[in-house]
Amino acid sequence: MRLLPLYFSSLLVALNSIASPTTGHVLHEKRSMPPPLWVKRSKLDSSTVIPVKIGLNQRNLERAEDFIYDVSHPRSLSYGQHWTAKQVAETFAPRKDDVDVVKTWLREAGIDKQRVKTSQSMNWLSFMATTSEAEELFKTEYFIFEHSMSGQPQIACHEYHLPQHVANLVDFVTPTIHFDAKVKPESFRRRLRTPQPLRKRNLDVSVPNAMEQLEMVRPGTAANIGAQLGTLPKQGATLAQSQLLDAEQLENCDQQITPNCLRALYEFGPGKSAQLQNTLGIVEYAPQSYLEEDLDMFFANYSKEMVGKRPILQSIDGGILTKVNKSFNTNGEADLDLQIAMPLVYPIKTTLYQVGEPIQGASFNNFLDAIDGSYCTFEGGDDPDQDAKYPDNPGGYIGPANCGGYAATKVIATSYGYNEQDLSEKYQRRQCAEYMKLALQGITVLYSSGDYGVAGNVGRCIDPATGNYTRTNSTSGKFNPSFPSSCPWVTSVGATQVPNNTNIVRQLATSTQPEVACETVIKSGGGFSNTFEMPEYQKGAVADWWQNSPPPYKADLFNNSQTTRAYPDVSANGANYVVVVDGNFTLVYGTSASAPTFGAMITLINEERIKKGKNSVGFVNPVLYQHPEVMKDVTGGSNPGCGTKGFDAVQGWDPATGLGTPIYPRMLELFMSLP
Ligand SMILES: *[C@@H]1O[C@H](CO)[C@@H](O)[C@H](O)[C@H]1NC(C)=O
Ligand SMILES: *[C@@H]1O[C@H](CO)[C@@H](O)[C@H](O)[C@H]1NC(C)=O
Ligand SMILES: *[C@@H]1O[C@H](CO)[C@@H](O)[C@H](O)[C@H]1NC(C)=O
Ligand SMILES: *[C@@H]1O[C@H](CO)[C@@H](O)[C@H](O)[C@H]1NC(C)=O
Ligand SMILES: *[C@@H]1O[C@H](CO)[C@@H](O)[C@H](O)[C@H]1NC(C)=O
Ligand SMILES: *[C@@H]1O[C@H](CO)[C@@H](O)[C@H](O)[C@H]1NC(C)=O
Ligand SMILES: CC(=O)N[C@H]1CO[C@H](CO)[C@@H](O)[C@@H]1O
Repeated sequence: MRLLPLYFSSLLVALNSIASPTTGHVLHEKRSMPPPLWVKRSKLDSSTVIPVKIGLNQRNLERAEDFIYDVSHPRSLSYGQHWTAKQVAETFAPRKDDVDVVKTWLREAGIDKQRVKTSQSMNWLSFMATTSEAEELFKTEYFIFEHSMSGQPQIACHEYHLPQHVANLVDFVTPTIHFDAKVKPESFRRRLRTPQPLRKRNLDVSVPNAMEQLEMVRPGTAANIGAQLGTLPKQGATLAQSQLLDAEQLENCDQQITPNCLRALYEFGPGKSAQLQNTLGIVEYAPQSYLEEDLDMFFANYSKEMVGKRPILQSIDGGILTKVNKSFNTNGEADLDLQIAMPLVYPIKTTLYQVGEPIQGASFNNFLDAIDGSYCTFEGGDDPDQDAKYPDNPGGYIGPANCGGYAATKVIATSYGYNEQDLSEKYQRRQCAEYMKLALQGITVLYSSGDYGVAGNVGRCIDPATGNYTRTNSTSGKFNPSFPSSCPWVTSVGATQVPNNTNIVRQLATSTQPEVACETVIKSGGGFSNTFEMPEYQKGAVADWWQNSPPPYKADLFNNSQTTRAYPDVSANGANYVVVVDGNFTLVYGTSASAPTFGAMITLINEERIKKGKNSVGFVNPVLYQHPEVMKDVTGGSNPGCGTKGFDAVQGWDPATGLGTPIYPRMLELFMSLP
């Protein structure tokens, strides 16, 4: 395309809007239908202003696995020599010349230079554009889609195009075919049902202040990924004070799981020291919020010295603690995660990343923007006043606030997840690459593996004919793998349980595994990715499983090519946790509990390493798969779903419980023996 002088650019817009130039655009991405549960509503008004983000192709991603092993493989001479954020940014940033080519195209197409912001890592270009401008740029048509459960609106198109000379420099563009399942509350549904197109004010940053927004949230309304997509823990019986069993009696651990039970099961003691900089990171998404009185009531009964203790709050993109409209759906997850994590690592502190405000909700991108210095800016943004600013532009993060503003804790446990099928492949790969970058920086990222066995959130499977989801608690359909658990650069944690009438004291005395795959209330998530290749570190373990315990299912139910990422990696207890939620003791179930439990042990190990002048353990999978002897194999139970029994927990690694549950003293010894 010929380069036009700048002063012609406004004319070009006008010209473009009449006659579509034949600039040799090529198809960049296409969806034959919206992701499951999304329904097309109306054409987007051409004057609506939308935030456009262009994700540029990063360099060196093909070398990721080598980079990872260099710092995380137990036999690597560079084990533990993690990268700085700056190194990460420089290694993966697109070439400057390539960025310029894309910018030049935008300028020629009428998007003034001043309008286009470049992230410091050079990974993203962003600008506001009218829908008609964007439709012209990408040779597409925008529509409003609506989530059939939550009513969340989403601007999207079926396919889009880029000029040939730009296409190979661009990873993807948003908004286009990517549905960022950031779930909105009820109030948005009503607004959208009116025939009016989505107005600019919904996309503007000038939205009401926090308290006004809070007033708009209805009680129990699912405004976050967890609540909406069914990844919240499940509530069991409420317990009166008189029903609480003696927490000193480990014989009771088959009925009620307390911090003492976890310490007994995995053979670790209370924390003894707290090195500066060592904290356990827990992530919560709006509207989840812990209640101070719940923490104190729990501590008073199970961890007395902690009454009055609170997590360090890091508010991301408007994240706030709220006491309004208490319910299990707004307090259950946060109360559970903190009541597990805090006592297990104390006196080490727990850092709470509270993400998003209740109106807009938030997605994993908001979190990654805030903690991953290399995602948006590797220097700067560390101004706590700025970081408190919100809300961000709903279509994607474009402002300076919360951009690389927080140092990531060395361990981050998250109990929320999507189904892979909710997200496009490029979108998953981009986020997964960010977890890889965190791994290079020595951060252990743990995700719960899901609570529905081989099925997806709320028990949905994939209809093989349409690719749509089946009904909740489906008895048919294809297995529905979980993301980010399926990303090879996170550690996926499944759930186990202590069966009724199991005396763990007696079992542990004979080194017997007292636990089986969790099938009470929830089923440990597990299976095989439809997106990601199998990483080298798990090839041996998974091949053994295939050889020794070939599954009875075929390609019509799951990807049985033996070439895709298998999960979970490990597991920990996920049933019968005694938790205080909204002033009542209640039993709680979920891999939601397993992830912070495992994270607590990694944090204790980091503590010992830091004391010896060593670095954090970072990405643990390559070490654990090389040394399965530090885990206690789980060989009972399975993870049913989609009308099948799921996968059995068997000897060795399996897609229900991974390598098994921790044997803390052995894990500690192993990690201490590494440089
Ligand atoms: C998928 O399922 C949802 C909910 O059952 C339904 O509303 C939607 O129309 C379906 N989409 C397709 C393409 O069948
Ligand atoms: C445990 O919590 C209850 C609230 O249900 C409280 O009344 C009681 O005093 C607590 N127990 C201890 C030992 O603090
Ligand atoms: C799915 O099953 C769970 C228990 O297994 C139950 O609590 C839930 O209500 C069921 N959901 C539907 C929609 O049937
Ligand atoms: C285990 O024990 C609890 C409490 O006694 C009971 O509610 C539950 O049904 C039992 N589960 C099984 C599988 O027997
Ligand atoms: C499984 O994944 C591989 C690798 O991504 C792919 O080539 C293959 O088509 C998939 N097979 C099935 C049955 O989905
Ligand atoms: C929950 O606790 C409140 C007091 O905080 C009490 O009134 C209520 O009965 C309890 N609910 C259950 C189900 O025990
Ligand atoms: C902040 C918030 O969600 N407030 C709501 C709590 O529930 C009441 C009763 O339904 C609503 O009126 C509030 O708006």
